[in-house]
Amino acid sequence: MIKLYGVAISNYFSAAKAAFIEKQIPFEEIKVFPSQKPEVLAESHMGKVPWIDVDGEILTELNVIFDYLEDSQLKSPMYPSDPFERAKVKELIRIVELYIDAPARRHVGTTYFGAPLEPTAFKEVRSVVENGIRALLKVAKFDQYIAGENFTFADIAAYFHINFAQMNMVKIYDWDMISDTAPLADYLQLVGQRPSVKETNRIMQLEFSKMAS
Ligand SMILES: N[C@@H](CCC(=O)N[C@@H](CS)C(=O)NCC(=O)O)C(=O)O
Repeated sequence: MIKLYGVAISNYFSAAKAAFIEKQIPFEEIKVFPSQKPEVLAESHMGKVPWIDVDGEILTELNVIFDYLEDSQLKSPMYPSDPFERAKVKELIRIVELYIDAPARRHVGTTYFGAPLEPTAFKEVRSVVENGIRALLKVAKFDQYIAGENFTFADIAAYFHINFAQMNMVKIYDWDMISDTAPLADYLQLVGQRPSVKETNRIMQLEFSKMAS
């Protein structure tokens, strides 16, 4: 059985987990924190989570894991079959990863682990995230789901990455970017009802509350 490594408080790990559930691919979850320790680097090339172990072979990077799950299980497709529509789904995933999650992530030391606020990051991050949101709105269809009528991997990535960015924006800038950006609130509410996402998010929130107490 495929082993999925990481921690529930990670939006990347939780997105991978929801993808396994959605594709109905059995997996064993193994709790490990990202780190630069040799034992982690021996498996996860960059020391990040998630990674998967398929019969002793390692795969890292969420979007690579999405592709692997899709190609190894044709049931319950999570990408459109049309090449252009499929590329649009991947474009949306890149936008939420590179231009919303990545800049917001510069504050994670402060928001998750109580590190002092970094003044350069404070000055730079919000406008980069605003630009990412602008790009997302330009590409997204919100025709029920982000890439159209069908639920895709882009919905999973958008749900976990936008909520992660939101948590950072609220804590650092007191900016409720989701409420400020129609139709994000309604869209995320809809995706959050999807059983794979709902269950994964429930565990994630449970882990957050344990961390806070
Ligand atoms: N590009 C990676 C990003 C994964 C990532 O940033 N994971 C975070 C947890 S949400 C992590 O491991 N952070 C620790 C680090 O960056 O060293 C992917 O697509 O899987």
